[in-house]
Amino acid sequence: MNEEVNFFNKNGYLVLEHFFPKQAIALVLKEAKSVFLRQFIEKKYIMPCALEDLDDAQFNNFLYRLFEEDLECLTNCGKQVQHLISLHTLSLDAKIVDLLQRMGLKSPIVSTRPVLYFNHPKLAKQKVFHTVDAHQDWRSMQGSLNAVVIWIPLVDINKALGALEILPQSHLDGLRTDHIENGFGMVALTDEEKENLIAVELNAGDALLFSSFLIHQSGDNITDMPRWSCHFRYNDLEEETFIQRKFAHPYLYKPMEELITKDFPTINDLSKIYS
Ligand SMILES: O=C(O)CCC(=O)C(=O)O
Repeated sequence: MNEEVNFFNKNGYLVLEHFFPKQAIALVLKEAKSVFLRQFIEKKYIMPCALEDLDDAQFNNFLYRLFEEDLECLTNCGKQVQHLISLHTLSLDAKIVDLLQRMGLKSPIVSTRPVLYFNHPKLAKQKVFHTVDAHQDWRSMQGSLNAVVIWIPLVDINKALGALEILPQSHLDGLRTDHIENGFGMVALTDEEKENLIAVELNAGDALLFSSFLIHQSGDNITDMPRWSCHFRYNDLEEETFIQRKFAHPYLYKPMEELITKDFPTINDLSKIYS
């Protein structure tokens, strides 16, 4: 076994510096921001001709304004960014598959759809929507015992921006979750464990791999900027207990029943598309 695998097995995590080309990460961030930008234009926060001069601070102010003025629109943008082609492409990158196999997942398979976070207290009505306390991902995934998470910053993330905090070696203590909060399997930490948490500062292009049993939590974002990150989760189809447990899968994915936009579309709306 090589050093990386030994370190991962012992500590439950692995930091991979410069894992992705910066352009691949920048593309995901750009596509995510462009989802919101279309609504900023629709709402006349900004004219299309002024887009080139829009800086990060102005973008963030528009984002916070959208949260205050039209939560449904902000939420729907947040849903759309989960479906970006660049995000899904990144989650299936050959480098990831190779890494998973090196870490012992013989037949890796996507556990849950990729998620993209843009966390800031100004973008959430409840704490759990911007800062998640100590939890283990396995409780929500319930997949193979060697399931892993790959946590990827889309911007440089230091402590002030809320670097993810992990508890090394906690994957060896098994499932410690005592209740579920918004889908997260929460863990009560001892005072000693709280002191042993380490904040993993990462730059765009880096990746953090960790066991789905590793206890981790969000750091506090004390800046004016959202913390952009994406998180991928994988199971192993070859892991014995996963096979025995009939490939348990706890996620539900289904459409709501009501028509969101009443009396839409008309024949006229459609004819504009197909003319
Ligand atoms: O990124 C975060 O701050 C929390 C998210 C997380 O830990 C998770 O998705 O499991």
